[in-house]
Amino acid sequence: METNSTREARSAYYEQLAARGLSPLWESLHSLVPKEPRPQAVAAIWKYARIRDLIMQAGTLISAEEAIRRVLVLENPGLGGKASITSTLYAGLQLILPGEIAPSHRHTQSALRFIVEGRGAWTAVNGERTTMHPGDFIITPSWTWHDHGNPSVEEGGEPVVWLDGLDIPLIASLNAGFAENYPRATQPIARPEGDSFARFGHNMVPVRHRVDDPSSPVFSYPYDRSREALDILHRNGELDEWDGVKLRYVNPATGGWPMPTIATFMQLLPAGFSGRPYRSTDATVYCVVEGQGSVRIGDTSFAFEPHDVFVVPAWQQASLTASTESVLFSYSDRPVMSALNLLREERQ
Ligand code: GTQ
Repeated sequence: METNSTREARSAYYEQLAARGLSPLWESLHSLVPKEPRPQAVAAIWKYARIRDLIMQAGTLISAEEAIRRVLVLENPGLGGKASITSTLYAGLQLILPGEIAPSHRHTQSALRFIVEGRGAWTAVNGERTTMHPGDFIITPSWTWHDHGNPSVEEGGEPVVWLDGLDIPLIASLNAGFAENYPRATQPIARPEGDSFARFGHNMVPVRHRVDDPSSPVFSYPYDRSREALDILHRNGELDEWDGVKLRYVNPATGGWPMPTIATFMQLLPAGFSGRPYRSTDATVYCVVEGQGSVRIGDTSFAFEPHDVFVVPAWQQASLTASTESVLFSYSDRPVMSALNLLREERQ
């Protein structure tokens, strides 16, 4: 039992410990070795209708050139000041206006873009450009040069907003961040648009292709293809009681994830769907593409509609319902959890 005198004696002792770079394990054992995950991240939603004006306002206050990346970071309220949406993942909404270029650079962080609104802007990765449409999922794997641009108004350009998903907090915790700028704003174009999709996007790969890179050689996954797959499966009667109709994106050369640290998914919830609760050790960020519904995360419920972004922290129970047919894109740190044999799931 801790009496006043033992408390004082211990506290004096702890001060001596601290002065010599030591600390008593018994004071922190429970939080160091918790019974189950207790993430600092909390369930949260960013309603697009409440933030869209601020995203557009950024376009009047700073150019893409000056900002390098004109992005509003979605900061988890439980992780204030850490530019993180979960303890391993980052999310931001990036705006690129007609005629702008976000200059070329590369970094060890893996990045995904999920197109929220607007069409016609492009991202260049490894010498090839891809044009963005709402719902497209585009990757810029670790250490690949990437620049983004948008045609001028005269050429039909319009403001484009996309969700950036990166493994920034994970790479920071591993102290593995390297970055450099390309000497020019845009990288040279080496192949016509669609080249990598022709090589790798049709259940075929070049005859002598050898896998020397864990990231996908396809860097753009168009929405119409993913949407059609979900639609066909739904019409065929596929329906999981927890997920609705859910597919994961794949690296076609390996069958693995598109990038080694970030998993991505797309799912369809039919109108009237009421999903059963699940939890998992991979914390997941969702972006609503179509439909209205709600998500229950622990004791909290959020109504969602298109363009909203919400986050389900690790090991928190979540269930999805849809009042109208809904399509959700999501990304998580599942590849990391799997690789380290830390993936646990509970479907109730
Ligand atoms: O587009 O390269 O939201 O490097 C954060 C860091 C986007 C990007 C972000 C980045 C980028």
